[in-house]
Amino acid sequence: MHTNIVTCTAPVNIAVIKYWGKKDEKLHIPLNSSLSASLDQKDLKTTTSVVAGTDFTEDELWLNGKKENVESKRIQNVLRLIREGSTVEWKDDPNYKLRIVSTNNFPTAAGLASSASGYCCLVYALAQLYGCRSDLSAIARLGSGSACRSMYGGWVAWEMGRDHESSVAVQVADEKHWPEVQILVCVVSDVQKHTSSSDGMQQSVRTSKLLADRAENIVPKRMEEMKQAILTRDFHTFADLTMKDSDSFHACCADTQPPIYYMNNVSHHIVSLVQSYNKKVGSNKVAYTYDAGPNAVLYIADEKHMVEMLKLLHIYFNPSEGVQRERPFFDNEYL
Ligand code: 2P0
Repeated sequence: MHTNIVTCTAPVNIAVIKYWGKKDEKLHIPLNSSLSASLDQKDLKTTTSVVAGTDFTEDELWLNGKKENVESKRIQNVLRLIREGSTVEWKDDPNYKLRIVSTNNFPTAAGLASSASGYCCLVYALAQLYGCRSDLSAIARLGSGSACRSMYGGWVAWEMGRDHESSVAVQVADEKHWPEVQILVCVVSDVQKHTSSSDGMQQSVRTSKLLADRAENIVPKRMEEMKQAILTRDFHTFADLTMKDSDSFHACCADTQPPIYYMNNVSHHIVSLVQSYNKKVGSNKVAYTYDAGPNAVLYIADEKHMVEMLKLLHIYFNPSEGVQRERPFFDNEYL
């Protein structure tokens, strides 16, 4: 028997300029560029081991202990490109079969998209196994669009590009650039989302004029402003742009036919809490952002404001008290 084994980890990323809509469904070329931060791998990550050996009878893929379909189009596209860029002599030898085993260290209940860290990790591990020297973010993009951004740590832009080679992730600033910033994931609901991102964005591209306007007239300028805010560590502007972009993405979902609503009442209450808090402290110290689900991700300026936010969230959204308090957030003793 001849075996080769590689194990890698990859981070979850949370976009502050959202990707929503494809210009090219086959190549996963997006309608607009996007930008995210990769989370610390101490907290949330995917770990993937890949083994190629002559002792297996068929390729197998295991996700969180469950056998999955290795023949899926996305997996096969990734494998084809890895083999094309491979330098090992056994790359096309049919006697070599693959075993892929992948786990997330965060519960599915967290409602976080695992496709980004999952496909990123798969591509990186396979590339080490096969000695592939291609741009790995472009290959991860074919697994899942947002996966290309997990290929780097810190602040990462996915430049939309025109074709397979130019639609890649680029690091804007590394993980040491802005260490004060904290990220808080607030699990509002662990129920699986009703409309998948891939289906939702297809519906939006077909029916929402607002989405076309966003991609063409709003995001290009916002991308540049966001990069500047990050590079100059201007949290107030960063937070302003982050919240506007989350609102704009969800407005496009609401403008889709039939409308898609990912946020729920609790999500909207958290928006109000963040706005009240920023008003009270006199500048933006917290930014909310929501993906294709009701869970809030809060970007927070520093530890002091993180502690204050945690206290407020504990008062208003304490699960042991059942529903959140109905009192308006403005004008009360806590703020
Ligand atoms: C993002 N989302 O930028 C946005 C915000 C969801 C809302 O990237 O079809 O799972 O695999 O390319 O990458 C979700 O989209 O979709 C996503 P595919 P993906 O993070």
